[in-house]
Amino acid sequence: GVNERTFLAVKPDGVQRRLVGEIVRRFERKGFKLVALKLVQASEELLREHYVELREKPFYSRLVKYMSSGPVVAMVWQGLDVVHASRALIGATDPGDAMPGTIRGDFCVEVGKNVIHGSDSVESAHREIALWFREAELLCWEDSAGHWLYE
Ligand code: YYY
Ligand code: MG
Repeated sequence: GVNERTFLAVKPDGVQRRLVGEIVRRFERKGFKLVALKLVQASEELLREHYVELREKPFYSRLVKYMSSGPVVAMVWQGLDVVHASRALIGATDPGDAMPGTIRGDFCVEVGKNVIHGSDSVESAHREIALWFREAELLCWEDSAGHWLYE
């Protein structure tokens, strides 16, 4: 529904490469509503929990190190089917497979430095939002553009 939320994060390489504005811009102009945003130096402990489903993968330790190597921009966005739509805007996990026009297709080349995270399901989004944000950090605000976006 229109109140669906997703968790997105510009990864350390995206912050270092000054891609924060470009990435935020793509979700804004699509019509999604920003509910929370913060610059975070995430701990390895937080990232091990964030990626807990991948703990058996050979790249898990490298992934946790990379994600804690510098600040990330953690965000919550809201809107119609925002989880699915965000994955489409982000593109395939491996930038080599990501279509031009997607964030990963346009801005990166390697799977280990793919500039952005997006939740893969509504359930993952709930879990990740609760992991990265306190309830008070999620703002409810009257979206004056909503009338022009939704029937
Ligand atoms: O959700 P998404 O980020 O597209 O991919 P996941 O399968 O959840 O993997 C999380 C993260 O792990 C991915 O963004 C890059 C990294 N990774 C990797 O370094 N090497 C792989 N072969 C697969 C994933
Ligand atoms: Mg994932």
